[in-house]
Amino acid sequence: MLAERFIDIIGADFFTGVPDSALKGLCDCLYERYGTEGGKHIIAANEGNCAALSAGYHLATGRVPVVYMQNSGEGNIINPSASLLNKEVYGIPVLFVIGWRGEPGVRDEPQHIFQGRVTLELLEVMNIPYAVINADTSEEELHGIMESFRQVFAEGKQAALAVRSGALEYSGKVSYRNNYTIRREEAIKHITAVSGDDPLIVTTGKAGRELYEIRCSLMQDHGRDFLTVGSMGHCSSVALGIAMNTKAKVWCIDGDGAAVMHMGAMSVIGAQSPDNLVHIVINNTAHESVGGLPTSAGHTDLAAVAAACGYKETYRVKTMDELDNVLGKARGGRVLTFIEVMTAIGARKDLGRPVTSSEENKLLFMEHLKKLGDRSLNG
Ligand SMILES: Cc1ncc(C[n+]2csc(CCOP(=O)(O)OP(=O)(O)O)c2C)c(N)n1
Repeated sequence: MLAERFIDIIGADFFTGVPDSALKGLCDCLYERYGTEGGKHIIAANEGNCAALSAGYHLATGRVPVVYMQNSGEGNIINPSASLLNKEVYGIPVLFVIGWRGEPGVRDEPQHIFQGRVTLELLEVMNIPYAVINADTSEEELHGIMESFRQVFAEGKQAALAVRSGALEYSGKVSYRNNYTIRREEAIKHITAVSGDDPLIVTTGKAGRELYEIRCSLMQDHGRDFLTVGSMGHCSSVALGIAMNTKAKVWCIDGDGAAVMHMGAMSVIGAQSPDNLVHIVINNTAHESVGGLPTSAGHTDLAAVAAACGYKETYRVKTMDELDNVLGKARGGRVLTFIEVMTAIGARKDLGRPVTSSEENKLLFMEHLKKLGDRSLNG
């Protein structure tokens, strides 16, 4: 179905969400129609944030808002659904549009498999009626589904549409860009060169895929890196947990979408202030891996946030020379450091995906950390 028709039939006038590649057609169409300013469409920090925003919209208008998300966002939205939207609390009607990654029987990345299997079950446990949207769901069928949800919304409850990958297409073409010039892959090459044998923790998104390929091209083993393939927004906390338990310097490569999703982690890192952690955010101002819609980080000085959270050294760089300079300082120093790297949007067309399983990655990484520990004990 065309995303344009999907939006028309749903008939809402407020949309908030976190982008998803399975919903790319819908995301592109909303972006073209409403942009991200003006109050009709808001790309939020995380899916719980969307639930709260939509509650505010309903309180102010009495109308039914739409929250769109990848199914990995179900976890983030469960608390505000159970304790804010739910009929037994405030009874706020919301339509959830959920991109169904990892659907049983459809090949997908490891982080999507379990989530894909429990996507509908979670809705059932939450008492949220749903319908599945396929590529061949007709407009009449969608009208019928929305008609059946009318009563659900009237009772102050939520309903959901689980959208199969590729079910919604957009006939327009959207291109995303910013004015920064640093290429992310180039920045990651320089970070790997400077970090040497130190453990490197990477976020979900394209950075991990690029790092994996850089290690292959340098014929280096993958044990140095922990590729946090799922749990968007949490890699800096994984890095903190490691840094507090090793003498080695720990380098974390985060994304702007991920950093914004759980920005509270920066306050916790600042409060702990481990002197062996370097937190780098690759800020391309976009959710690039899932289509390229903007994040709010294009309007936020993340280095200033880090300074306010208690990071001791903070930098914001826009050129490779500036990056090399601060990487050198971070290498030589022994102090909690934050580096925001303003980068262009875009990656190589032939960028692959890691072939090491997540379990293998964990074991190799733990072995590597142990070796570093033994070395520092011996040395
Ligand atoms: C909780 C959750 N919501 C949504 C997603 C879908 N998702 C995967 S990557 C991504 C964008 C990440 O953006 P950023 O951290 O800036 O990295 P980039 O994609 O630009 O490399 C999103 C939204 C997810 N994985 N988890």
